[in-house]
Amino acid sequence: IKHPLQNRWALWYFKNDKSKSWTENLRLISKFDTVEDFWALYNHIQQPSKLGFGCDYSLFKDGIKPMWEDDRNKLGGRWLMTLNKQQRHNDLDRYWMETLLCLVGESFDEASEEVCGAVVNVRPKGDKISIWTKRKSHHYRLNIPIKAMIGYQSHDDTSSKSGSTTKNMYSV
Ligand code: MGP
Repeated sequence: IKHPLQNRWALWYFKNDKSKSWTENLRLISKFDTVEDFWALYNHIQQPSKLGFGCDYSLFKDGIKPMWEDDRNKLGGRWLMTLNKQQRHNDLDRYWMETLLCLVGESFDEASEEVCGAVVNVRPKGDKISIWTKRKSHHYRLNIPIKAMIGYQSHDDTSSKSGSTTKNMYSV
């Protein structure tokens, strides 16, 4: 008998093909709802540091698409951690694994309800890890074990920005 998780999760992969739209480049890899199936999938796929530039992984609760437009994301935002270039080599894969474990292990106490999913973006200018939440609320805490500044950005601000930086509503 496998060990059930509290939620079923879907892992998505994004590969930046300039000839296609953003949505067309987003692919569902697979879904799982047990500890054993999580590790089977995790061990089977490339670590983020081995992905090409422009690629993403997203892990979201089953039924929530990893995009701003989804009903359960559109009023929310993300806690964003921006890594520097050295951290791809030193920290990225470990931070992503810790983020995944926090998600599937429901480590955010009562705030786990608020969590929609997490994204890792592999980018030349520096990689990003974010945790997306349902509402723009700071009345909860996410125990992310990191040594970096993180800020909370609303999807409204991110999707309507003109430059590359979105203002933080809160930072910790
Ligand atoms: P990105 O991949 O989140 O960040 O968004 P990147 O590549 O680091 O770029 P930067 O602008 O943060 O510096 C890149 C682009 O992908 C966005 O400007 C959108 O055009 C598109 N995009 C990203 N997301 C998360 C979405 C989404 O949820 N919905 C739609 N429609 N487009 C998105």
